[in-house]
Amino acid sequence: MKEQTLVLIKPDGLKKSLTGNILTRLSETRLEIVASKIKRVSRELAEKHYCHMKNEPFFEDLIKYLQGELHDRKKVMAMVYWGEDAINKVRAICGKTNPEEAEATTIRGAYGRITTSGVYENVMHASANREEAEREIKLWFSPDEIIVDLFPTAIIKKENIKERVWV
Ligand code: 3AN
Repeated sequence: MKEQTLVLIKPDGLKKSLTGNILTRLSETRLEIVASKIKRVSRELAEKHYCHMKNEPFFEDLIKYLQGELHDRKKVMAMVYWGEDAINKVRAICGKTNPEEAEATTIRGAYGRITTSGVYENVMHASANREEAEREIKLWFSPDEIIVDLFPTAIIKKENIKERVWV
């Protein structure tokens, strides 16, 4: 059955110019990219993304890391991959959370590191399961930014909304 997963190329991945390498590795999955953008990460977005880690001693470092404070790259590349068994296929190429435990042939094993201050710099994020994927995709993307219908949507009318448009 087709499913979807969120992929983030984290600030260390961008700083190390790994975008092409990561996308090439992920193309081995033959999955389809159905959404993609470069995004500045607010503290609120980072905290929501890692809400399940908020009691961890390294939470503050994790937030700074995702926001790009540790790499002078205040952005991440966010994508939605879609297709058969997408979550497991992407996680398999991504590798284990701890880059020292990740197989050398995985993305995290090849490019990740643990800093001397203990931050896991593991260059990318991939959703762990379907519930996490749904929560994360809805957090990072609006329905119109994704080219397939993944989840139910509604049309709401907003009044007095200011919007920046091209002139
Ligand atoms: P994953 O990203 O593989 O799904 P999670 O959700 O357990 O793993 O962890 C979220 C992020 O928290 C990881 N990507 C990593 O950056 C960081 N992290 C997890 N465990 C540790 C740890 N023991 N020490 C430092 N950072 C960690």
